[in-house]
Amino acid sequence: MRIVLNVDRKMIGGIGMDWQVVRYDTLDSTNLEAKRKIQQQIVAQTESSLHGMVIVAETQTGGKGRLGRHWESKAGTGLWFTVILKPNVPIEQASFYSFAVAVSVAEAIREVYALPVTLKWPNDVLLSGKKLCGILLELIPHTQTVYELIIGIGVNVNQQLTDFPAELQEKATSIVLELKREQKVDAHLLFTSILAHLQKNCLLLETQGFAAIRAKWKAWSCIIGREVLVLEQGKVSYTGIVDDLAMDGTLLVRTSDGIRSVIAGDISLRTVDGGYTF
Ligand code: BT5
Repeated sequence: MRIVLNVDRKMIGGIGMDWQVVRYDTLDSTNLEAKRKIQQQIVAQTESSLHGMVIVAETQTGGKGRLGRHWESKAGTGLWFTVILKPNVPIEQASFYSFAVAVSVAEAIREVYALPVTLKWPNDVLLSGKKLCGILLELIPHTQTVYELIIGIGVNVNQQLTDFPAELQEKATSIVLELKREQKVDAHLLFTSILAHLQKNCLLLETQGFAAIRAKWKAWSCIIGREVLVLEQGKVSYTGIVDDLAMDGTLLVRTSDGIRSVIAGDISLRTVDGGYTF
């Protein structure tokens, strides 16, 4: 059962975006709820815009990662939310938003907790080399130029190690684990800070193009110059050294056959013992 706890319209960040925050205690997935809301609006043919709607769930029963993977979203342990935007950039450039989102989460975590987060292509936010936040970007096209972006953001906040399933304990982390705290932290400050930085970075993307976001992303990236294993469709494809983030958001990897461009996929970083991280 879905319960709407409250709906607040408030200014967050102070540069004009009127976020509409809708809170639920349980959802299957905040991204799925965003899709349902968009679908309902199409059917009802209403004029009101969903641009700026933020759907938050206390827990998700079917949290999603990319390629249908599962996202662990236990109640009271993290921020699980989806932002709906009707962007002002060409549809071919929609993927730039995933970098703007990762940068925004990183800026917020640095601002609120002073923790040294890093970024891993395509859209992971890491702490101590472990995954702190995942981002799932989906796109609903209406016409060649009009579309909605569904931006799912999951940030681990209050998990202690045993809150993660065994298979994630080596590769996931949370804010309290990194702060070495036993008490829970209040995630609201982080939530409002992420929205404020997101607003600022979306504006930057729309007014100055990808270059400014790319520069910020590269400054915090932990992968440039590192040896990586490239996985496409979840399968190992090849190894190489990360050369750069291209101006179109693809990853350039130097291999024995020359530079290859990774459009979609995952990368694993080579560790000092010669293995690869997740
Ligand atoms: C992602 O996928 O990292 C995107 C995750 C997006 C989650 C948010 S929560 C709000 C919104 N609503 C949704 O339903 N989804 C979004 P991917 O790169 O495919 O990574 C998935 C992998 O991360 C899994 O296969 C696990 O290995 C790992 N994982 C799952 N849950 C995790 C967690 N809580 N913390 C860290 N790693 C996790």
